[in-house]
Amino acid sequence: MPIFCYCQAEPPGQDVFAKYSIFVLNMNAMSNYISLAILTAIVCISSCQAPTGETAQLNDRKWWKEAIVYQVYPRSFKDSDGDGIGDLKGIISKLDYIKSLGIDVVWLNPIYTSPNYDNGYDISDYRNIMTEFGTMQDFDNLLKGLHERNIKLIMDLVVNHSSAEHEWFRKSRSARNNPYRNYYHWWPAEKGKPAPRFSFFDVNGDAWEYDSLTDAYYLHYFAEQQPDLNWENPTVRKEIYDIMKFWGDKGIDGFRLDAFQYAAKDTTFSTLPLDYEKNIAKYYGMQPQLHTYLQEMNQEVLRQYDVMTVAEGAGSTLADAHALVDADRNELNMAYHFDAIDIGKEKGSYSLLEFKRVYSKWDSAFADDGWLSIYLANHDNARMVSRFGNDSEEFRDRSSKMLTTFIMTMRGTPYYYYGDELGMTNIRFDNMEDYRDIETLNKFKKLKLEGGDLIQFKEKQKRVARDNGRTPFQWDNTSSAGFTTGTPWLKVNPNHKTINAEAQDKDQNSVLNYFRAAVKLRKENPVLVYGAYTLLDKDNPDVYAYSREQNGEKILVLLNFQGTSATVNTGIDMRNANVLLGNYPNASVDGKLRPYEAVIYKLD
Ligand code: ISL
Repeated sequence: MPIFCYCQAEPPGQDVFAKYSIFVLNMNAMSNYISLAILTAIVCISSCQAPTGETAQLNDRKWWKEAIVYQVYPRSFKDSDGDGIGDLKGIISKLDYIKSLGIDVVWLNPIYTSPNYDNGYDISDYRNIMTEFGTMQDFDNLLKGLHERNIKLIMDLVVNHSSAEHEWFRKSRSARNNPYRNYYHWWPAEKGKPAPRFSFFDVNGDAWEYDSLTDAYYLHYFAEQQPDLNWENPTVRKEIYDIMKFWGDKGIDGFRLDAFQYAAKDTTFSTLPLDYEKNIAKYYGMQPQLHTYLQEMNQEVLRQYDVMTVAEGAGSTLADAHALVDADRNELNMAYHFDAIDIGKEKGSYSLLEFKRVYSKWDSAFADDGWLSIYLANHDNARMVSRFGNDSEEFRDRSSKMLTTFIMTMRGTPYYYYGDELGMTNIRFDNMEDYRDIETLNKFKKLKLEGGDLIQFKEKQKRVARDNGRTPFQWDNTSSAGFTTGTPWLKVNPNHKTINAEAQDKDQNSVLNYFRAAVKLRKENPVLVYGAYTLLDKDNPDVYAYSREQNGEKILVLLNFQGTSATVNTGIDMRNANVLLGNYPNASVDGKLRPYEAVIYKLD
C-alpha cells in the first residue's frame, strides 16, 4: 500500500512530498492502527531527512528526460504554397533552422484531416493529413528529414473528442440503434434535460447539444463540433489503439495526449456541486478507470515502440499526477500541469513568490519518481515574454533570455514554443474581426448574449487570447515576415520588422543565439537534467535563486524577475564561482543583479 508523507525540508519552507510504496507490508498482520502510525512516522521522518532527487532520477536515465522539445504550430510556421496557411512542406524547408537550435524533439500540433473549427483539434480522419497542410507523402518526407537530422517527432493525439464530421459521429447520430451510437455520450431527451455540464467553447456555455434527429443530447466538453468520445466502449479504445499503431509503425517518436484527463468521466452524469468549474479536472475527468485505459494503451501500443508520451493536464492533486507518470505505473512518461501557467492569468500580474512556491512544490513532489515538463508557453497561452517577462522595447530581449534561462535550468523536460526563441510578443488585436480562435470568438458571442462588458473582454483578450501566441513565425522583415507570399490566415505581428530570425541569426547577442547557447549548456550538463533542485533565498520577492546538484557537481542559477536592480542572498561563497552563461556582458558576482539579469554559475 502507498504511504504519502508531506513534510518541511531544508532549506526551511521547501516542500517535499515523498511517496513510498511498501508492497511487502502485510497490514492484516499488524495488530492495530497504532502500528501503522508508527511505521508511517518512521518512513516519513527518514524520507524528509534524506536528500531526495539526486540519485533516484539519475538511476533512471531516459532519452525523453534529457530531450529538449520544440513545439511547432504548423499553421503558423512556414507556408510553402502561398495560401496563407503554414504547411508540412514549409516546415521541411526550415529543417536546417530547427536543427540549428540544438533541440532534440519536435512536437507538432494536430496535422490530421479536420474541418478546423478548433485549428485541427477537431479531427475527422485520424489517418490522413489536413489538405491545407499537404499530403501523407509530405508527412513521410518531414519525418525522414527530421530523423536524418537526429530529431525526433511527437504528434498530438486528440482522442477525448473527435470532430462532429468524423464518420464515427455521423453514424452515431444517424439512429439510436446504429452500432456507432455508443462511440459517444448520448442522453435520450425523454429522460429530461441532463444535469448541467459547462463547455469550454460553447456559445451558450452548455456542454449538452440537443440533436433533433434522434431526440437526444450529446456531450461536448469543448465546442459543439467536438463531441466527446466514449472511452468506456472497448471498441472505441481499440479503434484509438489502432490509430496509434498506424503512426507508431510510421516511425514517430511519441504522443502528446490532448485533454486526456477528461477521457474517463463519471458517466452517470449526476448533478455536480456548485462551483465545480473551479476544480474542473476533478469533476470532469480523472476517474479511476483512466488508469485502466492507460495501462491497456501501454500494453497494446506504447510498450511496442520506443516512444515518449506526455499528458496534457495532470489531474487536480499531486497524487493524481503521480498516478499518471510514475515509472512503476506503466502509463505515461510525463505530464504537464497547469498550476504554474495559470498563475495570475485572471489578474494580469503574478507574484514571483507564488511562482517559486508552485515550481518548488512540483519539483519536490517529483524528485524521486515521475517526471514533468517545464514550459512557459504553448498554443493555448499568450507569448512567454508578454506573460511572464516584459515585452517593452527596453526589456524584451533581456527578459526573454532570463525566462529561457529558467526553462533550460529546471528539472523536467523543457517544452519550448516556436517563436519564443526570438522573443515574439503578444499581438494585442484591437478588433474582434482579427481573431480566428474559436475560444475567443465564442466567448465574445456568449458575453454579448448575456449583455456582458465587451470592452473589458476585448482588453483582457489582448493579454490572454490564444491567438496572441499563434501569429506567424517571424522569419524576416519583409511584408509577411517571410511566412507566406499570400495573405496570412492570422495577422503577422508588425514588430517582425525588428524581431525576426534573419536579423537575430547574425547578431551574436540576440535572443535567438542566447537560446542556442542555453540549449547547448543543458545538453552538456546532465546536472541540469537530473540534479537535485534547491530553492535559495526563498522569501526574496524579486529574485529566483536555486541550485542544481549531482555527484558533487553544483550549479547556481540567479534570475532577477524585475525591471529594477535587485539583490540576492544565497549564503554561497562565490569566490570560486565560474559564469557559464549570463544575459549581460559581465555577469554579476556580488549578489547584485541588474534588471532581468540571469546568470548560471558553476560552483567548485
Ligand atoms: O486553452 C485553454 C484555455 O485557454 C484550455 O482550457 C484548453 O482548452 C485545455 O487545456 C485543452 O486544450 C487542448 O484541447 C483543446 C484545444 O482547443 C487546445 O488547443 C488543446 O491544447 C480542445 O481539443
